[in-house]
Amino acid sequence: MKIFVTGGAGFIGGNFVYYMLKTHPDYDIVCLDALTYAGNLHTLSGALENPRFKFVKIDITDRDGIFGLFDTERPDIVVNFAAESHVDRSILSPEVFLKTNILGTQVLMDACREYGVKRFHQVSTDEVYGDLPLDRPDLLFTEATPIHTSSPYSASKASADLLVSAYCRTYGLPATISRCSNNYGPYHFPEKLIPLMIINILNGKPLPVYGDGKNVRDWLYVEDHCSAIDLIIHDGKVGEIYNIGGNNERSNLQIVELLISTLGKGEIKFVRDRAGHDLRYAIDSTKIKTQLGWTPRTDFENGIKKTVDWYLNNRSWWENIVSGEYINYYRRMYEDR
Ligand code: NAD
Ligand code: TDX
Repeated sequence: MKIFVTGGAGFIGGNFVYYMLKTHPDYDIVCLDALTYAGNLHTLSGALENPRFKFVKIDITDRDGIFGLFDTERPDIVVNFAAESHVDRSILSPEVFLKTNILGTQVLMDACREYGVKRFHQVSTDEVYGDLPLDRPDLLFTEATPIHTSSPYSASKASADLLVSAYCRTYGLPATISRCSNNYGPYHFPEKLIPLMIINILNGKPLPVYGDGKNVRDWLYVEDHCSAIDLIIHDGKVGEIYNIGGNNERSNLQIVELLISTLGKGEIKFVRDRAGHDLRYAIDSTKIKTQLGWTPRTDFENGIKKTVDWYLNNRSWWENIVSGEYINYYRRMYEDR
């Protein structure tokens, strides 16, 4: 079995590469990644020596290059993680989100059709459902919740989902979609809430909480997301959408306070809110639990401890990032906030 993992030099894709190499000792994994600002070959250093792993630097919007690679490698399954993934960046510059997240997905699906790939899996997000009110804890997103997006990022992901469903119905593409809540864990790029706060605490910088910090996210340890995708690509039904969530809602303020208490220091600074900021995400994962037998294994306190330890023990991974081009992004995003 040969699996193409696009976006495998990023956070979740990188964790998925390690998960699959460990869980399926007879599979070959080929990672396709353009190495944008978010892609990092250091993330894959533990896989690059493995004879069952291959890395190819390629942009998923490069139609000729992608078709050529499918022609030589002939994958059985394609799992598409490659995306522009940061909401704040999508507010600054939406265009690349539309190009990669929508057109890139289309190129991959066209190649899957041409080369008879047995399964195309689209890694999507709970953000396609928009947000829920803070005062209705009884409401959760199900797979039947209508798409209702807020940011250019979520609009681009929702557009890709619609295109996947259309390819499935019109061309019979054997595709599945998963929509996951917020992940956390090793190799998470420092622009995102949890790693940003850990690194700012370690560097003695203020902790920028948007608005009043009451917005709620549902957090899932990244390895539990990987196990869910592994189940879906093997046992999931073609044409189906599966929600994946941690059942673990926390306000941003609770997250930051937990990190302060875990690391023993840190000073919160309330800053200007994100435009269009979604209030609350909460996922109902009943379908994947009952139909595919998925269960998340890492509880939140343990997951946060493992994550903080990882950032403490892997300083060079994130120091390389925060000392490079990322400095300019950080200044632009936070200096006048
Ligand atoms: P990330 O930003 O850490 O990684 C994205 C990877 O995609 C990077 O390695 C980057 O180089 C690569 N990439 C970007 N554009 C590319 C292109 N045109 N061609 C080839 N490679 C390209 O993102 P992540 O957090 O790991 O998210 C992975 C996927 O999971 C995304 O599709 C995202 O929408 C989805 N998702 C993320 C979360 C989360 O909490 N992070 C939750 C639900 C769903
Ligand atoms: O400095 C910050 N301060 C802050 O208060 C940052 C970076 C974020 N926040 C808030 C905004 C959100 O309410 O924290 C929350 C989480 O923010 P992000 O880490 O940017 O994640 P989010 O916008 O929730 O989106 C994430 O989950 C869904 C991923 O980045 C997406 O790729 C995924 O689809």
